[in-house]
Amino acid sequence: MSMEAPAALYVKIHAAMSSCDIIRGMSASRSAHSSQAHAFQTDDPRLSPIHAKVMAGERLTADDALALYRTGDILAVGWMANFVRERMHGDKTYFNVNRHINPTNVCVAACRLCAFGRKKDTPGAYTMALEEAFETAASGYTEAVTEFHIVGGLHPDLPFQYFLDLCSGLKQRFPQVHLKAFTMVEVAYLSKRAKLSIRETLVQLKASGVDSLPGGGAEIFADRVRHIICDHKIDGGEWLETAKMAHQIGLKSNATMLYGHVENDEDRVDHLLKLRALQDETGGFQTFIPLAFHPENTALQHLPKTTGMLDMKQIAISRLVLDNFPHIKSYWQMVTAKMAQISLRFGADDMDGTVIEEKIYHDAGATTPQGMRREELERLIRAAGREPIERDTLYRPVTRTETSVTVAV
Ligand code: V47
Repeated sequence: MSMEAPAALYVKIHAAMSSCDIIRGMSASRSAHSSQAHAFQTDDPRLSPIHAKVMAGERLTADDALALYRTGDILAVGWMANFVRERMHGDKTYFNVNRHINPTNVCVAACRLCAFGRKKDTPGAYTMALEEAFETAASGYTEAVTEFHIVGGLHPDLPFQYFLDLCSGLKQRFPQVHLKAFTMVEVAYLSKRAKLSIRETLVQLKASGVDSLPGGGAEIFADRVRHIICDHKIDGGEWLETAKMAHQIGLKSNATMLYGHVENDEDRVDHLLKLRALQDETGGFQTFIPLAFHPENTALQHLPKTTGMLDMKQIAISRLVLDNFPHIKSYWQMVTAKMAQISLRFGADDMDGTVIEEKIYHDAGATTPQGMRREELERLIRAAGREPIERDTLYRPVTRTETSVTVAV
């Protein structure tokens, strides 16, 4: 696990938070590259050569990434990540109006990391009939949703046709809504059940209405860790191969990393570098989302929760190492809205969305609300001195009037 901050650094964090308070009062139209206004400082000599590379736009190595995990100088790491974030996006901070749909929690995998999945016919297990899924999609906030985020368990009996009908039915009823559906793990499982190649499975899903894929199921690619936290899932190589295939047939995807359980710094670096290498090849990833492990109600509930220090460091290191990923998302459901706000100064440029009815984290003890209104997300972003931009799933700006929603193409 990473080194945690000594007391002196706690004071530094407080200093950083009060500088956020000062920034809060500043105009949202501050010029880009505003970190240049504050000199880079560090008491860790390992960070100076990394700082030089960051300023020169050079790629960081595995050793650099390890040094970033091992330093206690989180403010220096945050400064560099913020510099890169502002070089790429200025103050722009993206969010969307989305709704989660989890058609079933029945899952054959029984991952130790998960509190959501249930075995078939056990208490709490559910599977939505198609009509029920369509009703769920329609319910919630009245404001127009631009994305359905659809993920679920690996159901042993649901036929592939159910998923095709789910997507085509949603498209028919909500033609303007982007379907970000099925993790690489679900795609691989469906391909096995349907006895189709991964490519053919993806082609059929795309034809039924899937527009892109979410980033889940990546966890940590290292076998040693995967055997402990998600033994029955596809391995890291298969996850990457499935993502590659999706990108090759023209589907964009996201990528995640689950951290804060039994992995070490080397495992995290290995995960990030594998994603960076695939992105060099395909350019198909849009956003990287580090996911903090929530142990409650899982088979790993003896593990402690992640700390704020690790959450911020993980966001910052992701921004610095994944130089070819356009976006780094701070998922407010996972780190809380308050920490997500601070992360907008530690490398993140995206806060995910309104979500509406999050289940996976809440089954694992998350105490955040299960959804948030658009106005509240905008308020949080502005209060961090950033400029909120409502986007669609492909990062095109969305304009709203009282009566219409327009996506710039
Ligand atoms: O794959 C499961 C993780 C993921 C737990 O692509 C857990 O835009 C913490 O992938 N504690 C699903 N994490 C969520 C996900 C996601 C979320 C938001 C946006 C996007 C996107 C993707 O949640 C799973 C797994 O890695 N997870 N259980 C748990 N106890």
